[in-house]
Amino acid sequence: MSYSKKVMGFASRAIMGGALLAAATSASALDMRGWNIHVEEYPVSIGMESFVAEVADKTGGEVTGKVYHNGVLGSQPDAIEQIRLGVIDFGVFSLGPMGQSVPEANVVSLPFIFKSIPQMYRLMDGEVGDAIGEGMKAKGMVPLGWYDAGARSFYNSVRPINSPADVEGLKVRVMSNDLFVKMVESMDGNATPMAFSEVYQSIKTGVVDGAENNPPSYESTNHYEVAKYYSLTEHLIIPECLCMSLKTWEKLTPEQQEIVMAAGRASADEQRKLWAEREAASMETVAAGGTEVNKIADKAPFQEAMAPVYEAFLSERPELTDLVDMIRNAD
Ligand code: BDP
Repeated sequence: MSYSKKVMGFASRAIMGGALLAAATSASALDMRGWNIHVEEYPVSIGMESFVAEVADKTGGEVTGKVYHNGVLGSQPDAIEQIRLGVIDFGVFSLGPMGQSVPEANVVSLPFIFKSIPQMYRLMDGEVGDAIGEGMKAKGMVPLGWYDAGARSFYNSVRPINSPADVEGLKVRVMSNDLFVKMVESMDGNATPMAFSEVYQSIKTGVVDGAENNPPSYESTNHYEVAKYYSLTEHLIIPECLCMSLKTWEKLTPEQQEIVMAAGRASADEQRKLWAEREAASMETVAAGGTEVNKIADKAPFQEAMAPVYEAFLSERPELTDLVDMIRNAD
């Protein structure tokens, strides 16, 4: 055997040995990176921290993780792509922006589709959540639990909104999803999709007049300081998903997958309780900060005005009619 062959033989054995070692290490120890858009004391953030702690505990330290709060790992649409690629291991995502990659997720971004939060829980923990979860899996994400994000309402710096006509001409920031652009346009408002982190400055400088969100986000981002009219339209009930990259999931043993799944569900139970408390606290904070809150006695005019969003969606995605009807026709 020539000298060079001998050297190559040795080198390839060494590389193979290294690869085996690496494979053995990654099967037994995994350190995950978690994406989170919210501040540390937010219900979503606390839920994610509990999830990571329980997984580390139950796997005896074999699967650990760190949650990166405040969106430091990037904007939500980018993070969804990174989860799919396995660059980020887990995160909590609103099904709003998720709808751009997972068509099934869009059904919960239709205005007024859920009748109440308890109904949303029931349907998400059943067939509707399963159908959306299947859609997510097909796109490389494994749902571990559905978190609560309450109901979203409009706020702005110009005037209270009591009827759809009050939205006319307002520049409203929306999450990145064509459905939300249509939703605002259905009331003759001007919709601007924009990253969550840019909204405060944009309202302050008048780039937009306002946005729409649930009370905890309106409060935790300080948007209430720059947009003091908060009108309780409650037009969108969009749940959120604690989910894991399918690539990361596949690195886990079946026992670890079971632990991760159970920890995800348990964290969702905790998050839902914290959510209700935070919502009440946020409403108090914004009221004390000078927000003018107005309730909408009759939401029917908003529902009627936003009906074209359904028509546009279902004509583009007729195959999702059954899923939409499953929610619309539920008690
Ligand atoms: C919050 C959601 C967050 C979204 C944000 C937004 O929890 O995931 O990024 O709204 O409006 O309620 O962008």
